[in-house]
Amino acid sequence: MIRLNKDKILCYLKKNEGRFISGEELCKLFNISRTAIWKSINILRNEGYVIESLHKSGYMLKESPDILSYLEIAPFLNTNFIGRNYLHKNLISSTNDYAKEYANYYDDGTVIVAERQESGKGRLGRKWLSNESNGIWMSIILKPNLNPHDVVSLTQVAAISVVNAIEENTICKAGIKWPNDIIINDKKVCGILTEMSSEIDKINYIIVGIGLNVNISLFPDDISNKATSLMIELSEKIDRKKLLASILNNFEKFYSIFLRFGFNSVRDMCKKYSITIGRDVIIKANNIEYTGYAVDIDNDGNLIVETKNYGVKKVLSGDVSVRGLLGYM
Ligand code: BT5
Repeated sequence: MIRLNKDKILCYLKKNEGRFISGEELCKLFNISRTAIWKSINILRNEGYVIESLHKSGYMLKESPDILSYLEIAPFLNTNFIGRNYLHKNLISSTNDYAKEYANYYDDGTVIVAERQESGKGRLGRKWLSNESNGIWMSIILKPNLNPHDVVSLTQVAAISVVNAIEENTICKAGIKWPNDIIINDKKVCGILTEMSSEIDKINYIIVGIGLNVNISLFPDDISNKATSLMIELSEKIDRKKLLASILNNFEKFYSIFLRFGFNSVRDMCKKYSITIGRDVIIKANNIEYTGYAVDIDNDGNLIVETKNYGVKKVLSGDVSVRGLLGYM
């Protein structure tokens, strides 16, 4: 993973944070010239690292920038395969689109993270606000040996991973609005977009896109009444690096359980965090709209809704929109 001189130097400076490392030591260690070291230090400085240099003493790392590069999150990552192939982009149109374009070339578990997206996507052609470096905008490429039919519930596996990561890193109480929204205090903090390429009985790849509002302080008028961020909820800045690693750690754990034992093995957790069960809901699917009362999530991850006119309905995630009777929730 660590191939570039600048990354090797950065790793070493990080290991020795607070201590000067001489240019000579770096030269010997990595078998490169002083000029190469100096160039690498300049690249790192341009990336936002504060590196002090002192004649005769060498270089000391004083501060790391708030970026989600592999080297920044690796100390917190304890996965085997999720995120071990990791691409970090400064600006991209959409991590999901990028992942789809290159999915065939990348390993199972590859993660693409962008600091900013120009055209972040929601479901059904909707837009996802992510044009600043203040959230976690990422996609995970998966290549499981699953029946395409079982993939819809993967969104919920991602959702419980995000909720667990939020609980591990903050004091916020988050819930899941079935099937793909994470909610705090009745507002959306995270959305998940799962896309798939498959044949009738074989999956080529799945892209799980996660957009989590971390340090956004203000939303545009059109979504300010329904969107929130962790910073807004907590009135303090959150460490995106730890949080991102924690999402990936949780995702590998729950995804592995899901692959071995099926959706049923994570169903209880989905139900525990669900804020949809026990509420009146409006279901919109293929131009049909009906109201009902959400009672359960079944073994396949479908929402079970009791309706007045149509009896008990099984709502498949996918192209549906679930709304509370009294507005967004
Ligand atoms: C979603 O769609 O909630 C899925 C969002 C997935 C975003 C991630 S970011 C990384 C990856 N790459 C991508 O291009 N996408 C994924 P949906 O349920 O359709 O919700 C979209 C609606 O949420 C919009 O129509 C807005 O009303 C609202 N919205 C847009 N941006 C938001 C934000 N940052 N926070 C909260 N709500 C937002």
